[in-house]
Amino acid sequence: MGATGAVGAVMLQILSQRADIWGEIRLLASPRSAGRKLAVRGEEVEVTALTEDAFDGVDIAMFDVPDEVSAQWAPIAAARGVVVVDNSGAFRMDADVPLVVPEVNPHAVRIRPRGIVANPNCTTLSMIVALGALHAEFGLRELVVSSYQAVSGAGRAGVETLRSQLSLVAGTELGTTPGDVRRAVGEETGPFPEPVALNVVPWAGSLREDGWSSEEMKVRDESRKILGLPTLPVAVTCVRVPVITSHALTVHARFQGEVTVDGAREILATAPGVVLFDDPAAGEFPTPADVVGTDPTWVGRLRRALDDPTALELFVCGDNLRKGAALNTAQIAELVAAEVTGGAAARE
Ligand code: 2RA
Repeated sequence: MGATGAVGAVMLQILSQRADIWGEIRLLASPRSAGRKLAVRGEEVEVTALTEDAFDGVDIAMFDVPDEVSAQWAPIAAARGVVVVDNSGAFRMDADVPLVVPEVNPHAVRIRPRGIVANPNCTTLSMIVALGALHAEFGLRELVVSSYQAVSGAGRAGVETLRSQLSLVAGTELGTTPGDVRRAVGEETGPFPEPVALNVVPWAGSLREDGWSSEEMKVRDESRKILGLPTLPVAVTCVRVPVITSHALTVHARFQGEVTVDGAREILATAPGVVLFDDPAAGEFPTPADVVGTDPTWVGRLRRALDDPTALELFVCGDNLRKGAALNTAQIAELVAAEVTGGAAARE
């Protein structure tokens, strides 16, 4: 559901690339997109409009649609016996809906009284696999995070906005006097409150209490739920940067006791879904431009905090449309499918 969106397009690639455990795949979207043909598993499949009947005979539905669409349609699908894996924010904090990252809390997927499993927000997902591995060994006590979020987090409109703004400023002298980029770009700021080309925008999402953004609240609340740490202190600032795809975050993580870089390196080097790419002397650290299109969470710049032997500093980077959205959704669906295949699906 949501097959024609930015995440939907990546989902079609992922379903075509991963072990094919599925029978029929139906592509659903809004009536506006019905009739289009999209390729999945090497076949052209016609997109059909979302209706109640479209869920007849379906075992698992993967939703990537706005919150209000999920809020309305996920329960309708679940009432028809479908397990819904939902990538919206509608159910993530519902106590009766598990919020699952297969590398961190796979067991949670089985307890789903509403028939819905939630997929975390892409910003949380871009760091949580690495953090989950460190938490399992060291016990997390506090998190301070800043994000550097790609424009595709705001969907196709975000990508189109950055591309069109870049075409207006590329090759010019702009960016040297106050307001010159803003004047060149005009009112076309798309889903962002300020120009994003040649800029950094300290805002993502909508306004919440006391000046916090919805995106910042998601990182805090979702990290707590996934890690099973309901009172974890989390300080987070979310920032949009002129990158098409791959979110990055700087992380200051404080643990129960003293930590060593060698110990952390060992954990991260062997954690499933994590790649440690960290040799600054050789100029090696992950960047969005190199990470885009890949599946793991990449970690670099691993250091022990200068003034706290219980804390680590790290830079994490991951494709926000793959692990940050479609891939994690597909992995959850595979876990659900494995319940009926006795594990074969998840192992493939
Ligand atoms: C963003 N995390 O990057 C959001 C999308 N889910 O805008």
